[in-house]
Amino acid sequence: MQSNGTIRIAIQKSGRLSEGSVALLQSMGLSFETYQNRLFAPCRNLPIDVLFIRDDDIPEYVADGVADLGIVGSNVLDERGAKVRRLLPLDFGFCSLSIAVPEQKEWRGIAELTGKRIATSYPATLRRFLTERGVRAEVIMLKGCVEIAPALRVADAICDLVSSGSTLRMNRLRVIETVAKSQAILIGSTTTTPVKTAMLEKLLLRAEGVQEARKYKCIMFNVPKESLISIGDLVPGSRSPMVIPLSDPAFAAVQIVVSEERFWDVAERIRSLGGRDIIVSPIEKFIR
Ligand code: PRT
Ligand code: ZN
Repeated sequence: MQSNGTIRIAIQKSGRLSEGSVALLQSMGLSFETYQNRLFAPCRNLPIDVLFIRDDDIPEYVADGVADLGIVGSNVLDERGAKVRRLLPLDFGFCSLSIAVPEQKEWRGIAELTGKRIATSYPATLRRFLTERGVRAEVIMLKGCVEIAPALRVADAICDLVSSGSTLRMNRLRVIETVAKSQAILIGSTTTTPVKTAMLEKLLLRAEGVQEARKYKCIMFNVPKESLISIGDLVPGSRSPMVIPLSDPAFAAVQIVVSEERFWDVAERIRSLGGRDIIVSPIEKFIR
Protein backbone atom coordinates (compact mmCIF):
# COMPACT_ATOMS: atom_id res chain seq x y z
CA MET A 1 0.00 0.00 0.00
CA GLN A 2 1.22 3.52 -0.75
CA SER A 3 2.09 5.54 2.29
CA ASN A 4 1.92 9.01 0.70
CA GLY A 5 -1.31 10.73 -0.24
CA THR A 6 -1.30 9.75 -3.92
CA ILE A 7 -4.48 7.96 -4.94
CA ARG A 8 -4.26 5.03 -7.34
CA ILE A 9 -7.15 4.18 -9.65
CA ALA A 10 -7.07 0.84 -11.51
CA ILE A 11 -8.88 0.60 -14.85
CA GLN A 12 -8.90 -1.96 -17.67
CA LYS A 13 -5.89 -1.52 -19.94
CA SER A 14 -7.46 -2.65 -23.16
CA GLY A 15 -10.95 -4.04 -23.60
CA ARG A 16 -14.63 -3.29 -23.41
CA LEU A 17 -14.43 -1.16 -20.27
CA SER A 18 -11.36 0.91 -21.22
CA GLU A 19 -13.05 3.67 -23.18
CA GLY A 20 -15.88 4.20 -20.69
CA SER A 21 -13.44 4.17 -17.76
CA VAL A 22 -11.11 6.75 -19.31
CA ALA A 23 -14.11 8.91 -20.31
CA LEU A 24 -15.47 8.84 -16.76
CA LEU A 25 -12.13 9.78 -15.19
CA GLN A 26 -11.67 12.61 -17.68
CA SER A 27 -15.17 13.91 -16.96
CA MET A 28 -14.22 13.83 -13.28
CA GLY A 29 -11.48 16.33 -14.10
CA LEU A 30 -8.48 13.97 -14.16
CA SER A 31 -5.97 14.94 -16.79
CA PHE A 32 -3.70 12.09 -17.91
CA GLU A 33 -2.21 10.47 -21.02
CA THR A 34 -3.47 7.15 -22.42
CA TYR A 35 -0.59 5.90 -24.56
CA GLN A 36 -0.83 2.32 -25.76
CA ASN A 37 1.28 -0.09 -23.73
CA ARG A 38 1.28 2.29 -20.82
CA LEU A 39 0.75 0.57 -17.47
CA PHE A 40 0.69 3.68 -15.41
CA ALA A 41 -0.08 7.38 -15.91
CA PRO A 42 0.29 10.17 -13.36
CA CYS A 43 -2.39 12.88 -13.47
CA ARG A 44 -1.04 16.29 -14.38
CA ASN A 45 -3.46 18.20 -12.19
CA LEU A 46 -4.17 15.99 -9.16
CA PRO A 47 -2.20 13.64 -6.86
CA ILE A 48 -3.60 10.60 -8.66
CA ASP A 49 -2.00 7.74 -10.62
CA VAL A 50 -4.07 5.74 -13.09
CA LEU A 51 -3.06 2.07 -13.42
CA PHE A 52 -3.91 0.22 -16.63
CA ILE A 53 -4.25 -3.50 -15.90
CA ARG A 54 -6.27 -6.59 -16.89
CA ASP A 55 -9.83 -6.40 -15.64
CA ASP A 56 -9.47 -9.72 -13.78
CA ASP A 57 -6.74 -8.22 -11.57
CA ILE A 58 -8.68 -5.10 -10.58
CA PRO A 59 -10.69 -6.57 -7.65
CA GLU A 60 -7.54 -7.95 -6.01
CA TYR A 61 -5.57 -4.74 -6.54
CA VAL A 62 -8.32 -2.80 -4.79
CA ALA A 63 -8.91 -5.43 -2.09
CA ASP A 64 -5.18 -5.46 -1.27
CA GLY A 65 -5.04 -1.67 -1.16
CA VAL A 66 -2.55 -1.51 -4.04
CA ALA A 67 -5.19 0.64 -5.74
CA ASP A 68 -7.64 2.84 -3.82
CA LEU A 69 -10.32 2.82 -6.51
CA GLY A 70 -11.08 0.63 -9.51
CA ILE A 71 -13.55 0.24 -12.34
CA VAL A 72 -14.61 -3.30 -13.15
CA GLY A 73 -17.62 -5.29 -14.35
CA SER A 74 -19.79 -6.55 -11.50
CA ASN A 75 -19.53 -10.01 -13.14
CA VAL A 76 -15.80 -10.11 -12.32
CA LEU A 77 -16.46 -8.81 -8.84
CA ASP A 78 -19.12 -11.45 -8.14
CA GLU A 79 -16.84 -14.19 -9.41
CA ARG A 80 -13.83 -13.12 -7.36
CA GLY A 81 -15.72 -12.32 -4.17
CA ALA A 82 -13.03 -9.74 -3.39
CA LYS A 83 -13.49 -7.62 -0.28
CA VAL A 84 -14.06 -4.18 -1.75
CA ARG A 85 -16.62 -1.43 -1.35
CA ARG A 86 -19.09 -1.17 -4.23
CA LEU A 87 -19.34 2.59 -4.58
CA LEU A 88 -21.28 3.44 -7.71
CA PRO A 89 -22.85 1.64 -10.71
CA LEU A 90 -21.56 3.41 -13.81
CA ASP A 91 -24.18 2.73 -16.51
CA PHE A 92 -21.83 1.26 -19.11
CA GLY A 93 -20.43 -2.20 -19.89
CA PHE A 94 -23.91 -3.71 -19.67
CA CYS A 95 -24.18 -7.46 -20.23
CA SER A 96 -25.67 -10.52 -18.62
CA LEU A 97 -24.13 -13.78 -17.56
CA SER A 98 -26.45 -16.31 -19.15
CA ILE A 99 -26.81 -20.05 -19.63
CA ALA A 100 -27.31 -21.05 -23.26
CA VAL A 101 -27.99 -24.36 -25.01
CA PRO A 102 -28.01 -25.44 -28.68
CA GLU A 103 -30.93 -23.76 -30.48
CA GLN A 104 -32.74 -26.95 -31.44
CA LYS A 105 -32.72 -28.32 -27.90
CA GLU A 106 -36.11 -28.43 -26.16
CA TRP A 107 -36.20 -26.69 -22.83
CA ARG A 108 -38.63 -27.50 -20.05
CA GLY A 109 -36.94 -25.75 -17.14
CA ILE A 110 -33.81 -25.53 -15.07
CA ALA A 111 -34.07 -29.10 -13.73
CA GLU A 112 -33.03 -30.24 -17.20
CA LEU A 113 -29.50 -29.09 -16.46
CA THR A 114 -29.15 -31.86 -13.86
CA GLY A 115 -26.25 -34.13 -14.80
CA LYS A 116 -25.29 -31.92 -17.74
CA ARG A 117 -21.87 -30.36 -18.44
CA ILE A 118 -21.82 -26.55 -18.50
CA ALA A 119 -18.74 -24.73 -19.80
CA THR A 120 -17.94 -21.32 -18.33
CA SER A 121 -15.26 -18.82 -17.34
CA TYR A 122 -17.39 -17.97 -14.29
CA PRO A 123 -17.42 -21.24 -12.28
CA ALA A 124 -17.99 -19.71 -8.83
CA THR A 125 -20.97 -17.60 -9.90
CA LEU A 126 -22.46 -20.48 -11.88
CA ARG A 127 -22.03 -22.98 -9.03
CA ARG A 128 -23.75 -20.58 -6.62
CA PHE A 129 -26.64 -20.17 -9.06
CA LEU A 130 -27.04 -23.93 -9.54
CA THR A 131 -26.75 -24.71 -5.82
CA GLU A 132 -29.42 -22.11 -4.95
CA ARG A 133 -31.75 -23.91 -7.36
CA GLY A 134 -30.81 -27.40 -6.24
CA VAL A 135 -29.37 -28.37 -9.62
CA ARG A 136 -26.38 -30.74 -9.70
CA ALA A 137 -24.46 -30.23 -12.93
CA GLU A 138 -20.83 -30.55 -13.94
CA VAL A 139 -19.13 -27.17 -14.29
CA ILE A 140 -16.29 -27.10 -16.82
CA MET A 141 -13.91 -24.19 -16.52
CA LEU A 142 -12.77 -22.67 -19.85
CA LYS A 143 -10.71 -19.49 -20.12
CA GLY A 144 -12.07 -18.39 -23.48
CA CYS A 145 -14.05 -19.40 -26.58
CA VAL A 146 -16.72 -20.85 -24.33
CA GLU A 147 -19.33 -20.54 -27.07
CA ILE A 148 -17.82 -23.32 -29.18
CA ALA A 149 -17.87 -25.90 -26.35
CA PRO A 150 -21.25 -27.46 -27.30
CA ALA A 151 -20.24 -27.84 -30.98
CA LEU A 152 -17.00 -29.54 -29.90
CA ARG A 153 -19.04 -31.77 -27.55
CA VAL A 154 -16.96 -30.51 -24.63
CA ALA A 155 -20.16 -29.39 -22.90
CA ASP A 156 -23.97 -29.58 -23.23
CA ALA A 157 -24.51 -25.94 -22.31
CA ILE A 158 -22.50 -22.80 -21.70
CA CYS A 159 -22.65 -19.97 -19.20
CA ASP A 160 -21.13 -16.83 -20.69
CA LEU A 161 -21.50 -13.07 -20.98
CA VAL A 162 -24.03 -11.89 -23.54
CA SER A 163 -24.59 -8.35 -24.73
CA SER A 164 -25.98 -8.13 -28.28
CA GLY A 165 -26.53 -11.91 -28.50
CA SER A 166 -24.82 -12.16 -31.91
CA THR A 167 -22.08 -14.52 -30.67
CA LEU A 168 -24.74 -16.93 -29.44
CA ARG A 169 -26.68 -16.68 -32.70
CA MET A 170 -23.52 -17.31 -34.74
CA ASN A 171 -22.92 -20.46 -32.72
CA ARG A 172 -26.56 -21.57 -32.90
CA LEU A 173 -27.12 -21.22 -29.17
CA ARG A 174 -29.99 -19.61 -27.25
CA VAL A 175 -30.32 -18.26 -23.73
CA ILE A 176 -32.38 -20.34 -21.32
CA GLU A 177 -31.51 -18.71 -17.99
CA THR A 178 -30.00 -15.41 -16.85
CA VAL A 179 -27.59 -15.97 -13.98
CA ALA A 180 -26.71 -12.31 -13.31
CA LYS A 181 -26.92 -8.88 -14.86
CA SER A 182 -23.74 -6.86 -14.98
CA GLN A 183 -22.43 -3.36 -15.61
CA ALA A 184 -19.25 -1.45 -14.83
CA ILE A 185 -18.98 -0.37 -11.23
CA LEU A 186 -16.71 1.93 -9.26
CA ILE A 187 -15.15 0.06 -6.37
CA GLY A 188 -13.08 1.25 -3.44
CA SER A 189 -10.63 -0.26 -1.01
CA THR A 190 -11.94 -1.10 2.47
CA THR A 191 -8.71 0.17 3.99
CA THR A 192 -7.45 3.66 3.39
CA THR A 193 -5.29 6.19 5.16
CA PRO A 194 -6.72 9.39 6.69
CA VAL A 195 -4.51 11.43 4.37
CA LYS A 196 -6.40 10.02 1.36
CA THR A 197 -9.92 10.21 2.75
CA ALA A 198 -10.71 13.78 1.70
CA MET A 199 -9.54 13.20 -1.87
CA LEU A 200 -11.45 9.90 -2.11
CA GLU A 201 -14.63 11.59 -0.93
CA LYS A 202 -14.08 14.36 -3.45
CA LEU A 203 -13.60 11.85 -6.27
CA LEU A 204 -16.76 9.96 -5.33
CA LEU A 205 -18.74 13.20 -5.34
CA ARG A 206 -17.34 14.01 -8.79
CA ALA A 207 -18.19 10.54 -10.11
CA GLU A 208 -21.73 10.87 -8.75
CA GLY A 209 -21.97 14.32 -10.35
CA VAL A 210 -20.99 12.93 -13.75
CA GLN A 211 -23.39 9.97 -13.42
CA GLU A 212 -26.23 12.17 -12.27
CA ALA A 213 -25.70 14.60 -15.16
CA ARG A 214 -26.05 11.79 -17.71
CA LYS A 215 -29.56 11.08 -16.45
CA TYR A 216 -30.83 14.63 -16.93
CA LYS A 217 -31.44 17.19 -19.64
CA CYS A 218 -31.61 20.94 -19.35
CA ILE A 219 -34.64 22.50 -21.10
CA MET A 220 -34.94 26.22 -21.86
CA PHE A 221 -38.02 27.71 -23.46
CA ASN A 222 -40.18 30.81 -23.78
CA VAL A 223 -43.67 30.67 -22.37
CA PRO A 224 -46.65 33.06 -21.98
CA LYS A 225 -46.54 34.54 -18.47
CA GLU A 226 -50.00 33.23 -17.62
CA SER A 227 -48.69 29.67 -17.99
CA LEU A 228 -45.90 30.17 -15.46
CA ILE A 229 -48.14 28.99 -12.64
CA SER A 230 -48.32 25.52 -14.24
CA ILE A 231 -44.60 25.25 -14.98
CA GLY A 232 -43.75 24.35 -11.38
CA ASP A 233 -45.84 21.15 -11.79
CA LEU A 234 -43.47 19.99 -14.51
CA VAL A 235 -40.62 19.52 -12.08
CA PRO A 236 -42.26 18.29 -8.88
CA GLY A 237 -39.99 18.05 -5.87
CA SER A 238 -37.31 20.33 -7.30
CA ARG A 239 -36.64 23.93 -6.35
CA SER A 240 -38.60 26.53 -8.33
CA PRO A 241 -37.59 26.74 -11.99
CA MET A 242 -35.41 29.61 -13.13
CA VAL A 243 -37.61 32.30 -14.74
CA ILE A 244 -36.09 35.16 -16.71
CA PRO A 245 -38.13 38.19 -17.88
CA LEU A 246 -38.05 38.98 -21.61
CA SER A 247 -38.34 42.24 -23.51
CA ASP A 248 -41.84 41.11 -24.53
CA PRO A 249 -43.72 41.52 -21.22
CA ALA A 250 -46.23 38.81 -22.16
CA PHE A 251 -43.51 36.14 -22.17
CA ALA A 252 -40.83 34.75 -19.86
CA ALA A 253 -37.89 32.42 -20.45
CA VAL A 254 -37.76 29.34 -18.24
CA GLN A 255 -34.98 26.87 -17.51
CA ILE A 256 -35.70 23.48 -15.94
CA VAL A 257 -33.84 20.20 -15.45
CA VAL A 258 -35.71 16.95 -16.13
CA SER A 259 -34.76 13.31 -16.11
CA GLU A 260 -34.22 11.65 -19.47
CA GLU A 261 -37.15 9.28 -18.89
CA ARG A 262 -39.63 12.15 -18.31
CA PHE A 263 -38.22 14.30 -21.09
CA TRP A 264 -40.84 13.71 -23.79
CA ASP A 265 -43.80 14.03 -21.41
CA VAL A 266 -42.43 17.31 -20.15
CA ALA A 267 -41.60 18.65 -23.64
CA GLU A 268 -45.15 17.87 -24.82
CA ARG A 269 -46.62 19.56 -21.75
CA ILE A 270 -44.49 22.65 -22.35
CA ARG A 271 -45.88 22.84 -25.89
CA SER A 272 -49.44 22.47 -24.61
CA LEU A 273 -48.82 25.38 -22.19
CA GLY A 274 -47.89 27.58 -25.12
CA GLY A 275 -44.14 27.08 -24.70
CA ARG A 276 -42.04 27.85 -27.78
CA ASP A 277 -38.37 27.96 -28.83
CA ILE A 278 -37.59 24.91 -26.72
CA ILE A 279 -33.85 24.32 -26.44
CA VAL A 280 -32.62 21.05 -24.98
CA SER A 281 -29.03 20.56 -23.87
CA PRO A 282 -27.09 17.79 -22.17
CA ILE A 283 -25.69 18.50 -18.73
CA GLU A 284 -22.02 17.95 -18.21
CA LYS A 285 -22.06 17.80 -14.39
CA PHE A 286 -24.95 17.86 -11.95
CA ILE A 287 -24.19 18.42 -8.28
CA ARG A 288 -27.26 18.64 -6.09
O1 PRT B 1 -7.56 -8.45 -21.19
P1 PRT B 1 -8.61 -8.39 -20.14
O2 PRT B 1 -8.63 -9.56 -19.21
O3 PRT B 1 -8.59 -7.06 -19.41
O4 PRT B 1 -9.99 -8.36 -20.94
P2 PRT B 1 -11.12 -9.46 -21.16
O5 PRT B 1 -10.97 -10.02 -22.50
O6 PRT B 1 -11.22 -10.39 -19.98
O7 PRT B 1 -12.43 -8.57 -21.01
P3 PRT B 1 -13.35 -7.85 -22.10
O8 PRT B 1 -12.73 -6.57 -22.51
O9 PRT B 1 -13.86 -8.76 -23.14
O10 PRT B 1 -14.58 -7.54 -21.11
C1 PRT B 1 -14.42 -6.73 -20.01
C2 PRT B 1 -15.76 -6.58 -19.32
O11 PRT B 1 -16.69 -6.01 -20.24
C3 PRT B 1 -16.44 -7.86 -18.86
O12 PRT B 1 -15.91 -8.34 -17.65
C4 PRT B 1 -17.87 -7.39 -18.72
O13 PRT B 1 -18.06 -6.74 -17.50
C5 PRT B 1 -18.02 -6.36 -19.85
N1 PRT B 1 -18.74 -6.87 -21.03
C6 PRT B 1 -19.85 -6.30 -21.56
C7 PRT B 1 -18.45 -7.94 -21.80
C8 PRT B 1 -19.41 -8.02 -22.79
N2 PRT B 1 -20.27 -6.99 -22.63
C9 PRT B 1 -19.35 -9.08 -23.77
N3 PRT B 1 -20.21 -9.14 -24.64
N4 PRT B 1 -17.42 -8.84 -21.74
C10 PRT B 1 -17.34 -9.79 -22.66
N5 PRT B 1 -18.27 -9.96 -23.67
C11 PRT B 1 -18.01 -11.07 -24.64
C12 PRT B 1 -18.63 -12.40 -24.22
O14 PRT B 1 -17.75 -13.10 -23.36
C13 PRT B 1 -18.83 -13.12 -25.55
O15 PRT B 1 -17.63 -13.69 -26.00
O16 PRT B 1 -18.59 -10.78 -25.90
C14 PRT B 1 -19.16 -11.95 -26.46
C15 PRT B 1 -20.66 -11.81 -26.55
O17 PRT B 1 -21.02 -10.56 -27.05
P4 PRT B 1 -22.33 -10.41 -27.95
O18 PRT B 1 -22.44 -8.94 -28.21
O19 PRT B 1 -22.10 -11.18 -29.22
O20 PRT B 1 -23.49 -10.95 -27.17
ZN1 ZN C 1 -10.26 -10.38 -18.30
